[in-house]
Amino acid sequence: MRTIYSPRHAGHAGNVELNSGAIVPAFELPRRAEIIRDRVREVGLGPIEAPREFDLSVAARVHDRGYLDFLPRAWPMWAAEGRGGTAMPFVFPVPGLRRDRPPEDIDGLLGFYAFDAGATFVEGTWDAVRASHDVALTGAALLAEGERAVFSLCRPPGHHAGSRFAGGYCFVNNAAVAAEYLRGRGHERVTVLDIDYHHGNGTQEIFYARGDVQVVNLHADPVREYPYFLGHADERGTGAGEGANLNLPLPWGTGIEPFMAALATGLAAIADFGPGALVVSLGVDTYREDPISRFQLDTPDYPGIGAAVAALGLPTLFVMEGGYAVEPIGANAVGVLTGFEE
Ligand code: SP5
Ligand code: ZN
Repeated sequence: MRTIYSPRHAGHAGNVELNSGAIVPAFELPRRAEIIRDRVREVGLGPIEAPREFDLSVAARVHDRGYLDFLPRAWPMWAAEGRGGTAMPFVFPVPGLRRDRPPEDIDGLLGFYAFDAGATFVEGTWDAVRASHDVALTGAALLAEGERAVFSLCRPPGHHAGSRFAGGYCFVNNAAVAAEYLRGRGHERVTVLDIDYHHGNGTQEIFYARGDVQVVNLHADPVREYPYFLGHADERGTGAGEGANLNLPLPWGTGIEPFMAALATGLAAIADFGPGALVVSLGVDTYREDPISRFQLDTPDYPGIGAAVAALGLPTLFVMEGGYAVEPIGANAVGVLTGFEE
C-alpha cells in the first residue's frame, strides 16, 4: 500500500490547549506523524510519496467559502495584533445568542468559525492544513486511478471540522474532502467509516442531508465523552440522507470484543449501502494507554480491524485522524494497515 506524507505538517507545532482547566502543550504533536511514517518504513508497507498539489475547489463543496477564506487569514490577523504564542478562540455563537453575521475582529472570527478552543493556530498552521488536504486528495486521486488501497498520513486531522467550524485539532475535513472527490470521480455512492475514539461530528454534519455519502461512526458515547453534542444512535440522517448516517456509540472501557461487534454492525450497513469506495477515518485513540481517551484496545488488536475492513472488498482510502499515545501510535496505526493487506 502506498503512503502519502508531507513534512509540511511539522510547521503546525508548539500549540497549547485547554485541558481540565489548565493550558497545557497540545496532545496533537508533530512527532505523531513522524512515528507513523517511520513505522510504515520499518514494516515495509510500501513506498512513501509526496502529495500532489490541489486547489480548494473540492474542499469548497464540503466547507463554507467564508470559512475557507478565514483559515489562511487567522494567524496573520492574530500576529497583526502583536500577538505570538497560540491563536485560539474564547467566545462562541450559541443558539439564541447569535446572528449569522461574521464579526471583523480576530477574536470574534476565531469563535465564529469554531465549536471549541481545540483547533489552534500558529504561524505554520495553514501551510500544514493545506498540505494535509493535499495528502488526502492525492490518496483519493490514486484510488480513482485504480489503486486498491492508499494510506493518507494526514496531519492535522480532520473529522471534527464541520462545514464552517474548526475544533478538536481539525481545520479542513480531510476525509470529507476525499469522499467528495471520489463522488465526483465516478462513484455514485461513497462511505466514510470513522473508527477514531471520538465521534466524527464534522463529517456527520457535512453529509447529514446527503444520500450519496454514507457516514458510519464508532466512538465513545457522547453522553460522557467529547464532543458531547452529537453522536447518538438515533441520529440517522435527514431528507435525502435519511438512513445514511449510522452512529455506534460505545461506553468508556470498551475493549476489542464489543468494538469488533460494533464494527461488524457498521460493516454490514456499509455492504447494504453498496458504495463504490470507502474512506476510513483512522484514529487509534481507542488504544488503552491513550492519554485523553478511555477505550481498552491493545496493539495486537489493530490488525484484526484492518482485516475486517478488507473483507468488504472495496477500494479503500485510510485517512489518519487521532491517537495521542505517541510512542505506540506507529504500531497501532500501521497495524490496521498490515491487517488490511494480509
Ligand atoms: C482528532 C481527535 O482525535 N481530536 C480529539 C480532540 C479532543 N479534544 C478534547 C479532549 C478532552 C479530553 N479531556 C480528557 C481529560 C484527560 N486528562
Ligand atoms: Zn479522536
